[in-house]
Amino acid sequence: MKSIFNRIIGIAFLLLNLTTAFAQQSKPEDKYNRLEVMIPMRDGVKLHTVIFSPKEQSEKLPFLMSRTPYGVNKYPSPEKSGYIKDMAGDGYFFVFQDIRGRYLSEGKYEMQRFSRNKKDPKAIDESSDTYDTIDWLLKTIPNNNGKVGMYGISYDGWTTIIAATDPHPALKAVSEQATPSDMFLNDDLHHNGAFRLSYAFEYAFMEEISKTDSLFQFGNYDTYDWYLKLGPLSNINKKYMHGVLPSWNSYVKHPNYDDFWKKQSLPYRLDSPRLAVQHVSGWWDQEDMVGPQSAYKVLEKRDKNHQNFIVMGPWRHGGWAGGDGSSLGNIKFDVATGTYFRKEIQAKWFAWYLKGKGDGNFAEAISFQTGSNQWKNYTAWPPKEAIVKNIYFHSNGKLSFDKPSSTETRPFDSYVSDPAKPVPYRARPIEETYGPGSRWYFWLTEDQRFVQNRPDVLSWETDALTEDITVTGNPMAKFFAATSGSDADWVVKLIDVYPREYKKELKMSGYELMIADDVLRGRFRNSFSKPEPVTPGKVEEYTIDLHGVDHVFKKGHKIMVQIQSTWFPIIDRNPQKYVPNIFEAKESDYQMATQKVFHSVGFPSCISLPVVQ
Ligand code: PG9
Repeated sequence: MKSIFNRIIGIAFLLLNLTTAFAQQSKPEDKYNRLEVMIPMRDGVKLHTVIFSPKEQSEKLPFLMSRTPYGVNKYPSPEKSGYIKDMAGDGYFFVFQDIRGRYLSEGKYEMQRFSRNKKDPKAIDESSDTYDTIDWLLKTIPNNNGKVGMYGISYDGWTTIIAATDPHPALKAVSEQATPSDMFLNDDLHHNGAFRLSYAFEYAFMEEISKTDSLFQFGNYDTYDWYLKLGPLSNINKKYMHGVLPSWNSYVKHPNYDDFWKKQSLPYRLDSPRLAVQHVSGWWDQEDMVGPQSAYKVLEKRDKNHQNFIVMGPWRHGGWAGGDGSSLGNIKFDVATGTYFRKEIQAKWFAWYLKGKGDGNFAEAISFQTGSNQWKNYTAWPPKEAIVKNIYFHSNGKLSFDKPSSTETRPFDSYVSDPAKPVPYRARPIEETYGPGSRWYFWLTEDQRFVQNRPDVLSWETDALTEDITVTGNPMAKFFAATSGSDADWVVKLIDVYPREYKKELKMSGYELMIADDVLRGRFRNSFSKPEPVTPGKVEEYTIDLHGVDHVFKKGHKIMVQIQSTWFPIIDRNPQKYVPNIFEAKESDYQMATQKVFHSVGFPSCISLPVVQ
C-alpha cells in the first residue's frame, strides 16, 4: 500500500504539474515526512513552503502554519523542535513558509508590508499570501480536516495576526506571540518616539541587504564605541549604507508619528476578533513587550464572542519557545514556565480550536506573577480590582507613598546629561544585537547597579518593605522635570531591589532588577505627530506608560526608581537642542544639558502603581 507520504507527493505533482515540488527524505526515525513545495499566489509569485505530515495518521488533521522572513529550511521534524513538539505529539500538518522575497520564496520583500488595496484583485499583502496558501493546502493535501491554525513569534507573530485581519474561512485560531504593534510608540523601532538606533539599524541591515539574514560587519566588538564614533545619524547613509536600506530611508523620512507609522500599526489594522486569537507576551521582552498587550486591548473592545485571550510570562523575546523557562539571566522563577506554556497552554488551546479536544475552558488572561512566582488567572487584563497608589520621589533619594510636604530639603534633583558620554543601556561590551556572544537577550534583567552611581543617573528608593506589595497592571510615571536644553529624553526604570543580604541566594544580594521601564522623547510630550521644542528651564509634566507588570515586591525588598536621559546605543542620542528632524542633526547640534527632576509640594513626581491587596 502506498504510504501517505507518497500519496501527498503524488497529488502535489498531479494537481500542480509542478517541477517545483520535491521531497527531502526524512530520517527513518523522524515521525514526520517532509515535502518542499513552491505555492503559487494570486499574482503568480511562488512561495517556498515546507510541509511536515505525520507518518502515522489515524484521523483527518488540521494544519498549523507559521510564516517567516528568517528561512524555513533549517527547521527540524516537528517532534524534534522544543517549541512545537507537544503539538507534534497530537498530530497536525505543520506548514512553514518563507514570506515573499525572503530566502527561497520569489517576489519582493517589504518589511511589514502595508495592507493591500482590496479593490485590486491582483494586489497582495501578507494576509492575501496567507489566504492563497491556505486555499492551496486545503485543496492539495489529502486527509485534512479543513481547519487551519497559525502561530509564530515576533515577525512570525506579526504575519500571524495580520492573517487574522482578513482571514480565510478555514483559519480558526491564531496565537500571535510577541508581535510588534506600533513601531513608533513601542516595540522594535521606537519607544514613545525615541529611536531604537542599534536595533533599527542592525535589523534593517540584516533583512534588507540580501535575501538571507546577514550581520553588519562593525569591526568593533563593543558597538557602543562604534555608534558613538558614528556621530550624527546622517552618517549611516553618508558613510556606510548610501541609501540602499529601504527601511532606514523610511525612518529618516518619517521622524514623527505620521500616516506611515499609523497605517502600519495594529490598532489601525485590527477591528474585532473574527476567530480565536491568543496573544503571548514576555515581561522582559527586549523587542516587542508591548505589541501583544496592545493587540489584545484593541480586539478586546469588540470581543463579543469571547475569542480573545492573553498569556503573559517571565520571558525574554520568544523565551517561551525553548528551554524550561525556570530562569532568565540571573533571575529564578522556581517553576518551569516555558514547559508549562507549551504543554498546558499552547498545545491545549490549539487542540480545542482545531481538533475539538479538551474542555475549551481557557482563562481570559493567564499571567505568571513574578516575585511570588505563581501562575494566576484573571477575568480581565489589566484586572479591575487593582487600586492606584502613587509612590512619590523625595529629597535625599527617598521614595515613599507619602506626598512631598513643605519639609522637603530640596525641591529637585539634577544631573548633567552629556551626549558625548551617554549612559550605556547594558554593561559594556555591547555586542552586536544578534552577533556572536550577544547578551542582548537578557539585558532587561541585568543588575542596574552598573549605572547607579553615575552622576547622570538619579535614583530614589523606599525603606525595606514591611509587607509584600503586589503591582498588577500598568504603572505610569508622572513626573515634573526641566531641562536647560530645548529637547530631552527621559528614561524611567521601576526596580525591585533585593535585600542587602539575600539568604535564598547570596549572590543576588542587593540586586537591582528592572520590573518596568520606558523612555519618552521630550519633543513628543504633547503629541507624537507634532513635536514641539521644550522651553529651556520650564518645568513640564511628563507621563510615561510603563506597560503591563504582574509583580510582588516582597517584604524586605525595596522599590527603586531611576531616571536618566541617555540609554545608548539602543536609543539614539537626543541632541538636546531642538532640531526639526534628528536624523538630519549636525554634530554641533549635540549639546550638554542640565536636567532637573522635581519632588516638591507643587511638583510632586511619582509612579502610579496599580496595587492589588
Ligand atoms: N523583533 C523582530 C521584528 C519583528 C517585526 C519587525 C521587525 C523586527 C523579530 O524578532 O522578528
